[in-house]
Amino acid sequence: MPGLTWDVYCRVVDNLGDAGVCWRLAVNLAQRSQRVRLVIDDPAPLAFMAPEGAAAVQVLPWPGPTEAGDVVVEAFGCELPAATVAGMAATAQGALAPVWLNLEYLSAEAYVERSHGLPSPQPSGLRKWFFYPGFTRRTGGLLREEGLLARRAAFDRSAWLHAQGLELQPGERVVTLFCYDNPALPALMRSLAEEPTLLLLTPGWAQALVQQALAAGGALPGPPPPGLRLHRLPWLSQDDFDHLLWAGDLNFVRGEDSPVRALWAGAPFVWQAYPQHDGAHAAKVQALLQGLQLPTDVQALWWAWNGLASATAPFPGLPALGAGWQQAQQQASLALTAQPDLASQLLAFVALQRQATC
Ligand code: TRH
Repeated sequence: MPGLTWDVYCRVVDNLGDAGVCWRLAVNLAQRSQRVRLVIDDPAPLAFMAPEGAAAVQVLPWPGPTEAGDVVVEAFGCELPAATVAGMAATAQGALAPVWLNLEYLSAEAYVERSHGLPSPQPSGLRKWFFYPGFTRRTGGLLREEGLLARRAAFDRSAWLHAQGLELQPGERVVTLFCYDNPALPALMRSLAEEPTLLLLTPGWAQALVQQALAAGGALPGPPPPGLRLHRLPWLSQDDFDHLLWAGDLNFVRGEDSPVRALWAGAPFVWQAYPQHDGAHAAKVQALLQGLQLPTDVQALWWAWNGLASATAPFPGLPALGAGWQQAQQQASLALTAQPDLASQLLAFVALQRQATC
């Protein structure tokens, strides 16, 4: 499709996923010859995620441009500024109205297929479309840049680790940790320490929890258990965050964007869902586990890591990373790479809507 102007609206509610997903979407669209204006109320996380920005992506403060582009993406139901909606409605009187999409949260649950692509008539007379990312062909798919898998195939792990000031010791495996608050962390550290492990800790919860566990009075007071080598990372750019996951033999990820990156990394991973007080995250974990068809011992680990196993059950041991887990993970990732990615699907959807209103 010839280059259109896309306005992506993003409000940062908490954590990094809102900015992270919107930035990736912007980059994905720009890679496909689109012009993107990312309107974001808190651009601070972009300073480390994308320190160099990206060609064809303009970052604008909220409430954004006075005149809407050809496509307006409201990320995660963030509610567009009233003036933007009024402007879009006025345009619709005379010319082609902008295509208005609400990009929803990612989930593997069944409602996603039912809701993807549904229209929602608005009081302004405009129509908004629900666009659901997802893991099956009847959803909007997952963000995946062109050329990503080729870049991953050419990745040199030793060189990347060396650039971080790290050399792997003989027989050592690499485990990466990006998580929320998690009472199972000390048990996981004990499990990891059973084999030589370099544990790479992202800033935030992962580093804080490990520090807490090792502090006097913590669950593992004293030095890290033998076998476990700890390394605290700085905030990485999104590209370098990919490299981190490509370097991992096992990746612990959380939220929305990092599990997708872990899928493209192709190595075994464990997902911590964004914890919800009403326990709604259990259905999300269940749905993704079902979609990925991981072995039962891996499923037990996912449940325990999400605090969803029986309170009296001991933390399950770490399943072997080779054989079953690796194979199941690679099969799932491969099947997903065969599906059209989210940006391609957005382009096709928008082209169809524009044709229909011509
Ligand atoms: O930060 P998150 O927990 O974001 C969450 C989820 O999106 C969740 O669904 C949503 O409800 C909540 O926010 C509001 O995890 P996520 O989605 O993996 O986003 C992390 C982003 O941060 C991702 O784009 C990768 C990026 N990142 C870096 O760029 N550098 C880093 O060093 C790290 C640790 C992360």
